[in-house]
Amino acid sequence: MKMPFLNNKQLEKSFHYPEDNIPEHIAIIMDGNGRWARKRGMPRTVGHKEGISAVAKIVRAAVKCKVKVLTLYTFSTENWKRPKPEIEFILRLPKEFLSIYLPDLLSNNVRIEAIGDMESLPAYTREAIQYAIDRTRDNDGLQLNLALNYGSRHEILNAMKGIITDISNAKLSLDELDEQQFSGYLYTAGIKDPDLLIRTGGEKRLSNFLLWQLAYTEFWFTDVLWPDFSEKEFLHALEEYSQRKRRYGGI
Ligand code: V0D
Repeated sequence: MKMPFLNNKQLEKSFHYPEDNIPEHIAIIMDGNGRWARKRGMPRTVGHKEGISAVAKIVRAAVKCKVKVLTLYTFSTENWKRPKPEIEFILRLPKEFLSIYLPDLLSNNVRIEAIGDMESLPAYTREAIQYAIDRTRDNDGLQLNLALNYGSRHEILNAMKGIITDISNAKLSLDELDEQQFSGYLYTAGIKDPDLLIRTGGEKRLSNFLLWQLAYTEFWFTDVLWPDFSEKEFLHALEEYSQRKRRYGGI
């Protein structure tokens, strides 16, 4: 039988869960899966598969720390440039992940949401995600946002088009358009901007992720490859975040 992933008493005892200054919204770029596998002489897909256990661990840790929103960059619009078999493997992971972990997500009151262009994904990916969204709709614990086929410039352009359409239909006034209204046209409408961005795998760039939303976000980078990212590193990031003074451009 599978270990229910949130009831591991051993883990609960061995970690100190911070209670003050918890970021309400954490966004994560889960990089380094391919390199993790290559280092072991294995195909990149093995790294992606290993990556789903790290996702489960971090979701569990976020639930325990009472984080409100966790946004994971699972598949970018740029990922279509990869070899076809790798793309197909990745796009089958939602079904694989959910077949193992959906019961645990449900019992932990997690609500699943997706941001990105879902329409151009294969039916097997879309249906798996939609099923999870529907099943978790009434949960009011952690909101788990999956950025899937997501690209931030595309998102901003898409928002622009929506705004222009609404202005031409007189549903919106150009004079009154402000940052808050603009945000309402993004995929992340209604979700507070991330407080903390974590990127694993050593690179220090945004890779077209949440460009508008990360304007005042604190960044935390680690060389640890995503499959090796654990609750320990996650709590380290939270600890460091809690020491930072945020100014939002002020003094
Ligand atoms: C691949 C490492 C979990 C990064 C993690 C196609 C890239 C493993 C999900 C997932 C992916 C979780 C819940 C859910 C749907 C999907 C996932 C993708 C890739 C996108 F409701 N891991 N994971 N989805 N990878």
